[in-house]
Order: sequence, then structure tokens, then C-alpha cells
Amino acid sequence: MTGIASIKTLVSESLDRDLKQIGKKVLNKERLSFDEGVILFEKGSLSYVGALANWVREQRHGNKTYFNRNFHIEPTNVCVFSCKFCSYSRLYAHREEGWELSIDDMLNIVKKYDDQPVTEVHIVGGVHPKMNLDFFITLIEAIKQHRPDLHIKGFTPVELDYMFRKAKVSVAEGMQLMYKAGLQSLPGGGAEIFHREIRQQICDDKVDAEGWLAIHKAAHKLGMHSNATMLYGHIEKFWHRVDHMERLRQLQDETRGFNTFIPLKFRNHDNEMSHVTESSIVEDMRMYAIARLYMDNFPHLKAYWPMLGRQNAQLTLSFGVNDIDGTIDDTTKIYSMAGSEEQTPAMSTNDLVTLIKQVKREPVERDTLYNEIRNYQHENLQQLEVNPILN
Ligand code: V47
Ligand code: SF4
Repeated sequence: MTGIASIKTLVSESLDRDLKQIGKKVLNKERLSFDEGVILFEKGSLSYVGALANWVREQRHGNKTYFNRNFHIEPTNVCVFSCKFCSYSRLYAHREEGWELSIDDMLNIVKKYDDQPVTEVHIVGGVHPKMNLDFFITLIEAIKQHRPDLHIKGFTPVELDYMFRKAKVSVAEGMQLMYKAGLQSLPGGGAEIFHREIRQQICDDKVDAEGWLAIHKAAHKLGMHSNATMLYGHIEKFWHRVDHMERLRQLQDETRGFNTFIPLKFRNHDNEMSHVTESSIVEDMRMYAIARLYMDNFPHLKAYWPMLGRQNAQLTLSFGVNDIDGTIDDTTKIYSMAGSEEQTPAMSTNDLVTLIKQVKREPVERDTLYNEIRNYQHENLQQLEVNPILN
């Protein structure tokens, strides 16, 4: 028995009444309420939420699994803020322990990819007190002038809020200036957990939930798209996760500007929250599955492999995920410094395609906005052969 029949059986088994009701709503494509989100976290087994999430994923995307060819630029890890979960930043007073790239340094990183078919540069870093709005406008313009076809996805509301306030411009004006310079999308970072109760304990001094949402809203108003993350698996309760997803779902109803939701597993290496145990792999997969069920107006759900590890990212493809980010080319340090298994995160296109094919999904290279560039399903390159018995 496969597909809808097996899911219906699952839903009609001798299940908890609430879970059965939620399962029926999912199959009828009805929106889940806040309370139902909490119930899924409290009572939903991995097999139950996983089967439902996989069904929703296959209804929406079939087997298609997206990736892109991208690289990161991290302008600096010097940061005026002091988030307790961050293993990466250094205070300005200790800046000699960190790095501060000039515009030329960053342009040279872009130039390294001149003969490679990358489609996106992801720019994100610490909040350096001397890197201001003008500096980043000059950077964006220089990248665009050098390589106009490269999509620039960059800067979280944490960075943007700081640079706009310092430059004494409103959010709308600041976003307009960045957009005019050539910024095309916003990444999902800086969201953490929106609820004040948690934010006060883990990242008290940076932009709050309302500020984060206002900046994404302003970007959406200009026609830009963006992503949203949630840092889970530390001191938050289940209902804080649902509260976070609910706020994003509401903004998405209004603007339709979000592409992708990205749950980020808290990693505890070498930070002020190292005493907090990391979530189990079962909890990670439940998180992805419930996100797929709750975030019904987000088209894509991404597992970020440099943070989760490539094999765990592969596993998420059975629990609602339809995107595993990109090639990265060892250009980000946030996760290796936080203790990820991926100490030099880089995957070739063939690695990504093989990873996806091994679990019987269909690898599709996309651009930042999910336009399809190439479908690898029927490509039979030597390196892509997957053992039909072992895989
Ligand atoms: O906001 C920092 C997280 C985020 C830790 O939009 C940590 O495509 C776990 O947002 N354990 C920045 N997470 C990265 C980010 C991102 C990554 C990949 C793709 C996209 C996208 C966005 O990294 C921060 C924070 O939530 N982070 N430290 C840590 N110890
Ligand atoms: Fe700074 Fe970002 Fe680290 Fe917070 S998470 S300390 S804002 S680099």
C-alpha cells in the first residue's frame, strides 16, 4: 500500500483523537491552528508527522529536490552584538582575532568564480561598527558591475537595522538604497526565536521580532524575495517554535514574499550556550516535518547541509524537505566554528546530485528564485552512477 491509501490508514489507526483530527485536516489541505501545531510537537511521533509531511511534499513538488551553485562572502566576524549561541563572532576590542575584508578582498573572492557557472553569492557576517551603509552599497555595486548575472542575496535584518539606524535612514529608504545598488534577495538569518521571552535570554541586544519582520516586509514591498530561519533546539519550548512559525505565516499571507523556510539546529560548540545539549536526530526530523505541515504558505523547506551534515540533510528529504541549499565551496565558517561535522563545507554539483539520487529523489538545479536551470534526473554521467542495490 502506498501514497494516500497508506496515509489514510495511518490517520484512521487507533490514534490519539487530536492527532487523528490534525491528520484529516492535512489530507483535506486545511490550515493547522496554533494549538494544533503545539499538539504535533507534543504528541506527534516521527513516523506520523513524517508520513504526513512527506505526503504534502510529494503533492507539492513530487520528487523534485532543489539545489543551487553558490558561494558565501563573510565580510567580517567582528560584531557589536553578543548572541549567546554564536561561536563565530569577536568583539571589536578583540578584532585582531577575527577578520575584516576590504571591498577589494571581497571582489577578489567574486573574481575567483569568473569561469564557474555559479548563480548566487550569499553575503552575511557580523555587525562591524565601521562597515556602514555606504561601504555595503559600494560593495554591491562593484559586484554587480563585475558580474551582473550573479544574484546577490545578502544581509540579515540584524545587519540592515544597524546600518540603517547609523545612517539615519528609515527602513523603507535604506531598503530602497540597497535594492537600487543591486541587492536582490534577503537571506533568512537573524530570526532566531522571535518571542521576547527567549530573545531576551539568547540575543538581547539585536533587532527584535517586529524589526526583523518589518525589514522583510519592506523588501517584499519592493518586489524582492527572502527566506526565513528559526534557530531551534536550545532553551525554547515547543509553543515558542509555533509562535515563531505563526508570525512568519501571517506575514507571508500578507506579502507572499518568502521563498523558503529554513529550520537551523542549534550547535553547541565553543559558545556561551555550550552547556545546552543539542537536539536528537529524531527531534530534528520532527522539526522539519512539522514545519512542512504548519508553514502551508511557504513553497519551499530547506535543510542547510553545512549545519546539519550531508547525511542528515539527505535524511530530511523523507521528512518534508525539498531543498538542500548549494555547493558552498567552503566559503562559510559559521557552522564549522559552532561544531558542525562539515569542517570544510564544499560539495560539487555531482556530489549534490548523487546525494539526492541515492534517496530516489529528482535533483534539480535552481536559481535563487527557484527558476529551474537543469534537471539531472536522466543525466547519466560516469560519476553519478548510483548502485541500484545498495542505494
Ligand atoms: O541567524 C549562528 C545561525 C544564522 C549558530 O537564507 C547558528 O538561504 C546553529 O541565516 N548553531 C545565519 N545556528 C545563517 C543563515 C542562513 C544559512 C543558510 C542559508 C540561509 C538562506 C540563511 O546562523 C544566524 C543564526 O540563527 N547560527 N550560530 C549556532 N551555534
Ligand atoms: Fe553577531 Fe550574528 Fe553572531 Fe549575533 S549571531 S553575535 S549578530 S555574528
